[in-house]
Amino acid sequence: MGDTIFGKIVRHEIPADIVFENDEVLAFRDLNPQAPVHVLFVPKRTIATLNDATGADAELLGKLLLAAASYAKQEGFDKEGYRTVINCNEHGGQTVFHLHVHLLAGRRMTWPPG
Ligand code: IU
Repeated sequence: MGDTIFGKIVRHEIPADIVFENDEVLAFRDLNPQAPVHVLFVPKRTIATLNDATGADAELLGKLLLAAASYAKQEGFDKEGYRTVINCNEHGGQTVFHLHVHLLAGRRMTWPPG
């Protein structure tokens, strides 16, 4: 599985505005935010896309979502709400091939997404 810029961020080889870190998950602010709050939750172990996730990744994927929900609650976005997104491959709009959960908050989201 190829390394990406997110791998370099996870290893602290390049800087990022990190808001959360534990043994398995790193979260940092998106460089091109699409909402007042736009944070990316990244597993430290690389999974390229959601297509590549297997049963062995189930716990890690759960932890990724729970880290996002916990951060949203900590920052007080839980009551008004927020959006989590995982883009997959070209039609899903994925540009960095290290699976990540987008957390978008601080404004009312529209549906359907573009
Ligand atoms: P996507 O789901 O793969 O499209 O999301 C990639 C995101 O990573 C996108 O929102 C970019 O703005 C963001 N990003 C970043 O925060 N820092 C970077 O160095 C690069 C992309 I490259």
